[in-house]
Amino acid sequence: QLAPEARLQFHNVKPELVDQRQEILTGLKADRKYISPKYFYDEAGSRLFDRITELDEYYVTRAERSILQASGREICAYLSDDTMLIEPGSGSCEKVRMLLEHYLPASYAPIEISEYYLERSARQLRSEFPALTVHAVCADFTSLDCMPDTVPGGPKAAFFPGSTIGNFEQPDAVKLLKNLHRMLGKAGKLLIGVDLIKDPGRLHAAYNDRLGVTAQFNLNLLNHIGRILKRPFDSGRFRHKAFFNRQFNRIEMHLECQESHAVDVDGETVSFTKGETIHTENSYKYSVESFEALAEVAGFRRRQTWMDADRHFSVHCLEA
Ligand code: AVJ
Repeated sequence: QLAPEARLQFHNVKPELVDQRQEILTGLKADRKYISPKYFYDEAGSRLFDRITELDEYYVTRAERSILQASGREICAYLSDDTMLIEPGSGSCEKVRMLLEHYLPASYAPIEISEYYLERSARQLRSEFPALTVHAVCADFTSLDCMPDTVPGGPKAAFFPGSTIGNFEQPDAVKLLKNLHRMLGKAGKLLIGVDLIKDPGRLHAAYNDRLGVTAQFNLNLLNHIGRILKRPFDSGRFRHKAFFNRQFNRIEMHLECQESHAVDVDGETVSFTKGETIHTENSYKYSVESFEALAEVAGFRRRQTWMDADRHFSVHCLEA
């Protein structure tokens, strides 16, 4: 029997601030400006995202939750209790609770870039599930070596809910899945939530909510990168823009510049022209078949798929 403090361990592989600064600058100096959606999630952004999940228009979280609620037992039958459960981008660790109701993994390893979120939710989870061992990893799960050696080895499964995979361009999505495939090893299971292609009107509304929370979420990215670059950005000079791109089956989010201006970053001038945008997010939507094809490129076989009654969302069990 492990002592309680041994049941919660923190591991830190947080990226260097200089790397982040470099990554952001590269995007801002590009012909078509872009910033990775991972920069949405500072403390304020993580709170705003939690508010998004409760919006009337944002069906994603509710649909996935309804699947996990209705089919949790069946889903967990694919997982075994001698296996570590990894969750890349665990956020508030909200959804894993719905699995933990049905089975107790050997340990749970949330990987989360936001230290604030990770620390808070890991402690909360530990207090709710006293028998659970938690290895909380502060890392960017998109980097290859996000699993530090200090985390014990042994069989692994992964839980990747929320359609986070939709944030990645296909080649990057394949890279990420291949990475997970390698981490899981032969016959390892991946439970993955994927948003489905649907009526464009519904998709549009989900990213253009009436309360403007998604707009705040998008604009908050400027505050976050401003802190990283040590150069405040005036979010008042930008406007939220989100639309469904039918050609690529993706929602695009942008920050549209409202008045031409220039900012100085580390002695370099970044100029913004009126009407120009910073591309902040792609959120790809899949059919069951198109996602299966993607997963197969990464070496996974689809074992089973669950959907909500409205067929808005899918949860797949993939086998490595
Ligand atoms: C967390 C990436 C799944 O794409 O729907 C919500 C993020 N962006 N509203 C999504 C998001 C705008 C979300 N994912």
